[in-house]
This record gives sequence, structure tokens and C-alpha cells, in this order.
Amino acid sequence: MNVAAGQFGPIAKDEPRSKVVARLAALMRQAHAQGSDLVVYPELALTTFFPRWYIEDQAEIDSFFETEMPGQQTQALFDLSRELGIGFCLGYAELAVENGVSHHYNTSILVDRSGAIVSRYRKVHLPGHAEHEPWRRFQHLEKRYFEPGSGFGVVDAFGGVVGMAICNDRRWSETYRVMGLQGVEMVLIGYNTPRHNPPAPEHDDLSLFHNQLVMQAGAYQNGTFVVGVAKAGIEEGVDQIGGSCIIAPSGEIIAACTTKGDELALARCDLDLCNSYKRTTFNFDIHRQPEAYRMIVERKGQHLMADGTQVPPRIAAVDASEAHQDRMDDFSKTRPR
Ligand code: CDT
Repeated sequence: MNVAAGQFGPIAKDEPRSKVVARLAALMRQAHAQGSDLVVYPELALTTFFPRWYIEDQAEIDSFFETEMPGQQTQALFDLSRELGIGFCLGYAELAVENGVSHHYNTSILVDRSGAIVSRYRKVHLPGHAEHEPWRRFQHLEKRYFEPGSGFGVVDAFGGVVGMAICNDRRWSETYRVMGLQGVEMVLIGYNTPRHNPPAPEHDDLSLFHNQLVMQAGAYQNGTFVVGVAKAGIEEGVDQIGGSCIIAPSGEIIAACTTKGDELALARCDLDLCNSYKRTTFNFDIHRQPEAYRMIVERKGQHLMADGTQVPPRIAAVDASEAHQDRMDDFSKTRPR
């Protein structure tokens, strides 16, 4: 399977959808000319990254969302996909009406070579904050504008098992593992990552390192390819990292973008390579110990249970002391006296 990471440079706030779609189409044509079966675009690839602004007017907020896919402006991309016989993965803001109720999601879709949507994913890990925080140089209001999706699925497509995740999802090992448990062979991830993280500016210099760290670990630990694609460059005054890359199940980067503009990185991905990891070091059926991981689904964090109630202090203390005692017992057994 030949894959193209279709990195995008900045999109201005007033850039019309028609112009953005023309840029996406240009990348699609290049990817096709170079033999790609699939081109992967970033998160929210049709507009500027609008959660950087606090917006009160719901009509203005909704102007960044798509109410249908394909819609009037995006139909051209689906037509080109069918004409060229190349698939694509596209991130966009989705306004869905379900049972008469409006829902806002940060979504990506997978489109096959015939221009048909074969899978849709709604972002689970929404970063940032829900209220206006004027002390920040720019906002990150995904928790205000979107509601979280419900899970990570995979689909049989392009001759393999394909899954999607979006931006912040890539930092969470659970993202990859849930898809790994469904046999995923290629995870497609679009992102918009500001270099500056207002609550933790001491991480700024590590932003590209963390980007690679999480995706390379996710690939290796689950025996899957990962395609990470940025919307990069200085967008409306905010510097967003590039670093788009394609990662093999070995964890190695096999193709990468070098600019912060519209650019392709291409790789020939032999999906059979996944088995080399899935059948040995990461043979889940043989080596996983799900009973030892119960806390992962029972607890949300150190202080809250999965249902949002407090972790009972006594149980937490017993857990901790038991674990400590076990460790000490093991230690004293092995330590020479
Ligand atoms: N779009 C998105 O999810 N961005 C977040 C910024 C978080 S700051 C560490 C990301 O995880 O890249």
C-alpha cells in the first residue's frame, strides 16, 4: 500500500473553502502522480484552527462546521478521488443533527478509491479548556466547541485494517491499544499542534520530540504503521509544528516532511510487516495480562473513578500499601543477605 502524508501549510481565517479544496486537490493529484493509493490530510483541514479564538456568536462558530459530507464545496474532492482512483482521509468540523439535536464533533473520514466514505471517526481526547482564559496568548477551546466521540473503530480498507485518531489522541497509549486489539495495521492521524503550550511553556522546545515519541511508541507497541499529518506553519499568528511522518511497525520513521507548508511525504507500506511484531513481541493473545490492567478502565485518573466519583481513600491507600508490600517482599526474596 502506497501512502502519502498530505501536510498542509496555514489556512487563513478568511480563506474560502473553495481555495482550500483546490489546495487539497493539488496535493491529491501529486500523490496520485507518485503512485499513492491514499493521501492523508490534517485535522480540521478545511478551515483555520478556529478553537484558538473565543467566539460567542453560535452562527459564527457554526460557519466553521460542515453540515454534510460531501457538501457543495467538498464534492470536488470526492469526484477527483473517484476519477484518479485514490483514497483520502480528511479531518473537518462536523455539525450533525441526530434525533433532532445538534452535535458538534471534531471528525475525520476515510474515503476509498471509488470516492465512497468507508469510515468516520469523532475525536475522543479533546484537549484544552471550555471557558475563556484571557491570560493565554491564544485559546484552545476544543472542550467548548466539540463534544467527544465514543470510541476507536477500525475498518477493512486498502487491503488492510485501518483506524483513525485525531491530534491529541496520539498522546494517549489507549488510543493505539484499543485499535491494536482490533488488529489495526495503519493508524491515520491528522493534527494541529501549536509549538507553544500556554499552561506548560517549559515543554515548548520538546513539541516535535513529543510528537515523534508518542507516534513511534504507538506504532511499535501495537505492530502498526502510523501516518501523522500536520497543519503546520504560522497560522493567524500561531506557530504550529510540522513534523508530518510515516512510521513503520518497527517504530522507525520511513518518510517525513521537511517544510512547514503544503508538502507530501510518501512511503510504500508493506502491511505484512505488522505480523513480524504482532506475532512475536506484541502477540497480545499470548503475552497480555488484562487482569493486571483493570484499573485502566475502572479509574479515570489518580483521584476519580471512571464514573467521575472520588477514588475511595481507604481503598486507594490499601492498594498502594499492598503494591508496596508486594514489591518489598519480592525485593527481600531476591536480595542477598
Ligand atoms: N488539536 C490538538 O488536539 N492539539 C493538541 C494541543 C495540546 S497542547 C499539548 C495536541 O495534542 O497537539
